[in-house]
Amino acid sequence: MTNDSRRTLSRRTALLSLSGIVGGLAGCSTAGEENDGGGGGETETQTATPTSTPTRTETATPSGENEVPSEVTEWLSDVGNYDGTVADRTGQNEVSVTTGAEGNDGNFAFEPAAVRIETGSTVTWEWTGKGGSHNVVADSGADFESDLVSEEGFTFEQTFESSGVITYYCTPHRGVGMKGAIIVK
Ligand SMILES: [Cu+2]
Repeated sequence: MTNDSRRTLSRRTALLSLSGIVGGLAGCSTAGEENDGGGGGETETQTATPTSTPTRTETATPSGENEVPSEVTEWLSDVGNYDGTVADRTGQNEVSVTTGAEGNDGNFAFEPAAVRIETGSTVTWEWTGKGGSHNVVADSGADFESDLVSEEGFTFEQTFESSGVITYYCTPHRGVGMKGAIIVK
C-alpha cells in the first residue's frame, strides 16, 4: 500500500511538474487528498487521464475512469450496499461477485454491487449460503438466469464477450435491493 501511495504521489508530482505547478508540494500527501475530494481535483484528473495509458489501472483507481453510466446509477438507486462506486476489475480474467453478501437488511446483496470488467472476462457469482435462496437473472444487456439455490459454495458464471452495461437481480430479493451491474469495457 505504501509503495502504491508513493507511486501515485510521484506520478502526481511528475504531472504537476509538467503542468508547471511545482512548489508547495512539501505537504503533497495532504494536498493530493484535498484535490481528490474537492473540485480542484477535476483538472488534475483530466490532465492525468490520457486514453492511451493502460498503466493507470495498475495504480490507485483513478476517479476519471470511474464515470458511472446513468443506467447503472438508476438501476442501483435502491440498493443499500451500493456506495456509488464501481469496483475496478479490469485486467482480471476471473472476477467474483458474492451472492448473499450482507446488505439490504439481511444477506440480500451482491458484492460488489457494480463491477467494471474487460471483454472476455468471466464473472463467477459465489453463494454464501446466507439469506435464503438466491439467483442471478439478467435484466438488460445480456440474457442469463441461474438456478435458484441456497447452498453455500454454489457458483454461476458468465463470460462477457462484448462491451456494454449489464444489469441483473435476484428474483426473490429484487424488491429489497438485491441487484447488481456489470460494466464491460
Ligand atoms: Cu436473493
